[in-house]
Amino acid sequence: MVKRVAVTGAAGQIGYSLLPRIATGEIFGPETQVRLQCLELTPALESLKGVAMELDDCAFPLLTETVCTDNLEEAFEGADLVLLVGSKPRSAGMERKDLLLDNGPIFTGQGKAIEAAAGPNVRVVVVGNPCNTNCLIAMNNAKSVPADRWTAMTQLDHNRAQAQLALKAGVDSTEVKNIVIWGNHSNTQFPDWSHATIGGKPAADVIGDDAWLKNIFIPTVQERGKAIIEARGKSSAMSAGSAALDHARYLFQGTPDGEWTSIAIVSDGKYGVPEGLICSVPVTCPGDGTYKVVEGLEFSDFGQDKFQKSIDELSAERDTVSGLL
Ligand code: NAX
Repeated sequence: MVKRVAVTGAAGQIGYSLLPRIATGEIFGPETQVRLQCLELTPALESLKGVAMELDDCAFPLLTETVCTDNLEEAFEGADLVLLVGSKPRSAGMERKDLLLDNGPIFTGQGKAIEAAAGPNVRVVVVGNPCNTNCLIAMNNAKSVPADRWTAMTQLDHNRAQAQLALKAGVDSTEVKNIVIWGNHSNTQFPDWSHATIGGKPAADVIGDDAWLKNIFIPTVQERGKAIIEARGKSSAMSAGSAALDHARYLFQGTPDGEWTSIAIVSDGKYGVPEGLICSVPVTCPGDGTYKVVEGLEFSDFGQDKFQKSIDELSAERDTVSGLL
């Protein structure tokens, strides 16, 4: 069976790093053919055509077809997976609140079109920022699509946290397991090391430097996107595309035994997150498109306070966009 993957903002920089990796089977495995359904704004269609030509030139064995369109329903038609990447970037001096209101209408329209056109088992991953609240908007504009189909990406933050601990401990990143990103994909997120292990031992014991964890590790992960922009002159794209693949691969191929990842999902009230918010929590994925929240993790007072700040931000964002829900 051919899996249909819709990607919005496909001519952008994340799209450019994401599309070839979808086409090589990284999400659905090396046996499954894929059809790419790329959505762009009309002025970017010519550039998208160039990307599609390059995809042709790669002669990927699993890629059956690349659709390029500015029509929402054509892009989402029968989709098994929708990656909502495209959105307006934040311009200099723009407040987060203005960005939310600017991008909101994109996600009302995309939510409605997903409801109208996507496949019956569609999974949605929102990458375009502010991704938690954009996901909230799309989900609320597609009420017949079950709420557990909608996710937003904090996998990049998860991967960044894993890498920072590995660098500090001087080990391979695969030695670091079970970080949690709690909250919003913003600089209020709480990258939590307290349940993580490094080489099978508690991460806090291996690092042995509480001040570093609290005062260096947390802001480094929170502000990593800004640091990349300062160094590269452009926002993260390779790492963001890679994280989107990880996120989708975990959904469709599962998380490794004994490990979890972080995904922003709709809250049912667990961990004190108000119902209906799209909040990042630890989840395990069996590999059939579903996920299960890891329950029973405890917080220190320090951690609880950090998480609450991010929950409060998500609640305020929901208030800001209430007219779009
Ligand atoms: P680019 O500006 O390179 O590409 C965005 C593309 O989206 C453009 O080609 C544009 O024409 C298209 N687009 C805009 N509005 C659209 C619409 N309504 N329908 C279809 N296409 C539309 O940005 P890029 O670097 O690819 O980043 C894309 C989004 O990812 C941004 O919102 C960015 O903030 C967000 N990010 C999210 C991350 C996360 O961890 N969740 C990390 C990376 C990234 O910052």
